[in-house]
Amino acid sequence: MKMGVDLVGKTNLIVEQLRQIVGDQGLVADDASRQPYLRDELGAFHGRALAIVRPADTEQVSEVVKACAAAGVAMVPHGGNTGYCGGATPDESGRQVLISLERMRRIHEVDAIGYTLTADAGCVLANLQAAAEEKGLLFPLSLGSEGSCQIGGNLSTNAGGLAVLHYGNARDLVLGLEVVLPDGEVWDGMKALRKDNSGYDLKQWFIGAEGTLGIITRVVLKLFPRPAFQATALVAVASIAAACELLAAARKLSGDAVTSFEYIPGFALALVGQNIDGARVPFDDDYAHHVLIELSSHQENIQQTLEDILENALESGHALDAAIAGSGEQRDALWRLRESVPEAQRHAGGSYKHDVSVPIPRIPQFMDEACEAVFEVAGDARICAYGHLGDGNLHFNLLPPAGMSLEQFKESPGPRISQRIHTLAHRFEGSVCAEHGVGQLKAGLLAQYASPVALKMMRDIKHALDPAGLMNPGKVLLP
Ligand code: FAD
Ligand code: 2HG
Ligand code: ZN
Repeated sequence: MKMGVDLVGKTNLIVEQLRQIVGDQGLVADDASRQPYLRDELGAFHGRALAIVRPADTEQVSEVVKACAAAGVAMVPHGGNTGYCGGATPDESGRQVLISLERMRRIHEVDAIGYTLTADAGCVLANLQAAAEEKGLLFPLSLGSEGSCQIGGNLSTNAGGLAVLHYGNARDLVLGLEVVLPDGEVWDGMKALRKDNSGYDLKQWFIGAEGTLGIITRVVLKLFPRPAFQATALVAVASIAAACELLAAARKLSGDAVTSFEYIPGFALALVGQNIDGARVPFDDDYAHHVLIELSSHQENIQQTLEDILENALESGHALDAAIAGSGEQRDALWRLRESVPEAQRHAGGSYKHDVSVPIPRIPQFMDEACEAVFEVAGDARICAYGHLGDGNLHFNLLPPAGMSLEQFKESPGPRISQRIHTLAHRFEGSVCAEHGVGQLKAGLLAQYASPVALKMMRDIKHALDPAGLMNPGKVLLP
């Protein structure tokens, strides 16, 4: 009984301390407002929290972290909550403090001479893209969730998305970071340098760490000249192997101007056609395989380059049909087909996901064997394998057989199929965590597939920065 009273007393004390730091405005107190923070985007993870705080600046984040560290309370950094691996959801204990960055959304500077953008980590990605565009520049990170994900979340998951082929992952777009470490100390790494070999590249430790090593509070990002012209087409291709051939040829013939190369199977296009208002597939015939290809350039003749590439592909038989966008609206309509695939899957009852990557030349065989594995384990599951073919990243998703719910499928046969798909990706020298990260969903998988040496180095880094294990425990590395 006395223990219980002590615990309640301590809980009240830390919540009151946090209120003092962030003020009433910074504490999410009523039950209804707390709920969206306590479940993930897909509704797959639910948790409870001792407190949900929304600090207004780095100093408040630092004070919050110091208070939690002193009380031995675990913390969960929380961005736009669009992650797919449960990384931003607290556990069920109700003893973790959730720290949302949503009030930290100031864009400090867009530097058109140095090609950099400096912002708070809580800025929504689309707002950063717009700020760069206002100055005629480009911040090229682009994902379907860009209207709500935050740059801090993007860096913490090392997000990929639709233009990695040309501009790289989130990791490649960062020059500097500010991070609140697990003891509350602030590391100021806000350099805007293109060259800086002063010892270890510390910022890279926090990128892709999913909030397990500290809380990113500010960022300096790389900007690029905004290409004046884009040429975009949806191309029906003969096979996935033909798509890979087209990718290689397009890179060569365009002088590496391919900025996106997305694979969309006929099944996914049909799903979009059935579930998304206004979506229209621009072909009269049904095809099994498509790619959305986009070239970007400062030369107007990039459209002609794309036409030449596609003409060659039609002649060689790699392409079967092509719809080239002739206007901005047509381009948007083609992109909408691709970007609506996640939503279309949701309308269809949700998908059972595998976010894998393999070296590009091995994709055709990987797909063959993965489809064969699904057929063997659950012949009537519907395969919706699509994604960033230009980076070798496939979302090898499955829709349950008609009449079976996703929840049932997750129980069985889902795990048996996942085991086959992940083993296969590993055998093809690929990754079982390509762009969505590890979170709580895949911590077991990482433990299974990462080498013992890699796991030991990761644990050593974690221990060095967070010896008490209070920063997002249970995510990425198993306890
Ligand atoms: P959250 O979900 O809030 O958090 C993700 C992880 O980062 C958690 O572990 C959290 O603790 C940590 N974190 C958040 N903010 C911070 C911070 N400031 N400091 C330290 N840790 C922090 N992902 C892709 O890579 N490519 C895609 O193409 C893509 N498309 C998507 C499309 C849709 C429709 C949706 C819903 C999601 C998509 N995603 C994609 C997944 C998701 O949007 C990304 O993982 C995104 O980067 C997560 O950002 P967030 O701000 O929502 O982070
Ligand atoms: C995309 O590329 C996202 O559209 C979502 O990463 C992937 O639906 C998915 O599994
Ligand atoms: Zn993706």
